[in-house]
Amino acid sequence: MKKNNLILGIVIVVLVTIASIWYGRNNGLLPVAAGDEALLYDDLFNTILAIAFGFFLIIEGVLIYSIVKFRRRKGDETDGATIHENLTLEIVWTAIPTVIVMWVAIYSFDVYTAMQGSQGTEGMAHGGMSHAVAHHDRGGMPTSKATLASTNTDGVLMAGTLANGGDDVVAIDVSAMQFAWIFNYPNEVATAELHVPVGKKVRLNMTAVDVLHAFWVPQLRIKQDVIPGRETFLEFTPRVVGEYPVVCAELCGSYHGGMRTTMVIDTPDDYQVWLKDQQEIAANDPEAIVATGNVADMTDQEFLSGKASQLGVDHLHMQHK
Ligand SMILES: [Cu+2]
Repeated sequence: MKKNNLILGIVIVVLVTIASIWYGRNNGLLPVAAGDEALLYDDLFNTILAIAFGFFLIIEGVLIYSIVKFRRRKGDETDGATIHENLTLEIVWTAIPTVIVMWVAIYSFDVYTAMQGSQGTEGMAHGGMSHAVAHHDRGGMPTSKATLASTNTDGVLMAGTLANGGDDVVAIDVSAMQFAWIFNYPNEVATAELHVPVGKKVRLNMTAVDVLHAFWVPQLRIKQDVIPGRETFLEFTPRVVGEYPVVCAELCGSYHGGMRTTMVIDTPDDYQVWLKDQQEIAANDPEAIVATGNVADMTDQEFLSGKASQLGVDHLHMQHK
């Protein structure tokens, strides 16, 4: 009998382990990992999920087993056995989670550091900000015009005014504003859509024109605050060609939810072609912000009309302040 229990125990442990590892690898909960750094994050996430899934199976298994096995039988009015303290058990159920939590903390911090950690916010509000020249006279939507007008002299940054991370790095200056992203490439190219080449390290030097915003691409597993009067940066290496959403992840005003654009990871050839096209457009019209149309130039009506049908709204009643 004892021997059978031991064998049963071993079988259960083996099955739970296999199930946990399988679920950790096949949970499908994360979107595609579009950057090299995303893989580190995914390993961490999947490992923690595997451990959690193992505990889930064990705890729910014991729970269901106990409900069935120790249920009150008909006519049984006796009390349960009085069990007072089990030191061994308490040490075990304290020690195991402690070890796991410590290990997860160290592993997480390792991944956090490898993915840039807190470095990205260590940029200083240096001279680059003050000699950044606003060459685009961009109005915002009516509600934000006042804010933008007062900040426009420090507004859209010219490419190259912020730090770049070396020759092998594609450095792009990013301006965030209510409610759009402007990406500044060399040669006066400013776009509303982000294009990056696959396989090359990208550095986004970011600042905000008006209020706090946050640059987030779920497929890169990275997010960084974009702060007025101060530079922050993000570095990543695109690995899967495709189109991904750029989301503002900091509540920044009435249309925060609409502050989205697209990041396109191009093949190196496509990227060069795209960049050349943009440079031609910029040469012909220095004011052009192309690629997806300029959100900042739209009125409330124009901006929201595209969203209205998705929301099931027929008429938009706007308050103009
Ligand atoms: Cu925003």
